[in-house]
Amino acid sequence: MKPYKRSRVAIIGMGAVGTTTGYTLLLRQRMSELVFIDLNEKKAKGEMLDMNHGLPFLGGVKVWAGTYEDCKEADIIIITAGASQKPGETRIDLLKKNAAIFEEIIDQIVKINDHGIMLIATNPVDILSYISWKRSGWPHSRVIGSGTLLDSARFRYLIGTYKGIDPRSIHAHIIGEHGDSELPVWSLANVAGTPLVIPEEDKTDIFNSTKNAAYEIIDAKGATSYAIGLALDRIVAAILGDEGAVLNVSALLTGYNGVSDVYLGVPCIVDHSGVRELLDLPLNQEEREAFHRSADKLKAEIAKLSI
Ligand code: 6V0
Repeated sequence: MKPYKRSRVAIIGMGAVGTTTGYTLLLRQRMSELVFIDLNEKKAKGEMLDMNHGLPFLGGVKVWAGTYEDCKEADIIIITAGASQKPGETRIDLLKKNAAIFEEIIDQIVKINDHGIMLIATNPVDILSYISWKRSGWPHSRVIGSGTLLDSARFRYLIGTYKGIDPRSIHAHIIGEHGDSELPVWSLANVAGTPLVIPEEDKTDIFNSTKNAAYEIIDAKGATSYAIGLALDRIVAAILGDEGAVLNVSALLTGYNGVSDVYLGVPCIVDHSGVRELLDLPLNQEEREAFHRSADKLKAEIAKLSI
């Protein structure tokens, strides 16, 4: 039996993403304590009760609906609170509303916790991660956005389906903004070190399907939740398990491919300290230019805010 080690994950925002993430973490028994916090206390309580009634089939985890006070002992605080995209809306359209919500949330967290890791999913996730880092005063290694981990999963799934290969064996990255300016790193995509041979036209289709996946799902069912729940679960596992896993999360760039002072999705080594290191991808000229355009777009949005 594994020796007992107490670990606590708090989720702020128990909507579609927070609830699915909580349920995924519970099924996978990632931590010993799981606490749900939402402005809508009734909703958080309802989700908590529903999951608690499954514990006789699972055991092992204490789940409750709480307040910011419960973040005190949290190892990881996942933030999924705020407005979500409506059909046709971009992630950037959410910025003003969610930046104001985040100011409140971050202030509450730093009042009570000085050691945890913030894991941000609310959109626009890269800019909100940057705001959270600035406002919290925490080391940037402990403020992480979900970045392009989900986009990279979609990309790998689509390439895998196209090639008839398990997506777990596809090494391919989407980097940059989790949003419309993200880019595929085709020059480094491979299977077992062998380059992926795909006609240009099909590459374009695969990337467009990756980039537009959220729009398609939101149009069809109102929200995306399962794959982001699994992506956040993956990051939690890397942190609590001190894995040193390479994940395309959103991190502060300081001279990454010539870009600084912005959060973007890039491959990072994630362990108990949060983001331990960024892996500098050897991008080709075209990819580097697209990466810079993505950074410039987000910097221009940040410049409009008073932070
Ligand atoms: P939702 O279902 O509307 O849930 C949002 C929840 O936040 C609701 O339960 C609200 O009551 C709660 N909330 C709002 N303000 C506060 C506050 N101040 N304090 C506490 N709780 C609050 O949205 P959904 O869960 O679908 O999406 C949440 C966010 O995740 C959105 O910004 C999405 O755009 C974003 N996503 C990010 C993804 C990623 O890859 N990073 C993927 C999917 C969605």
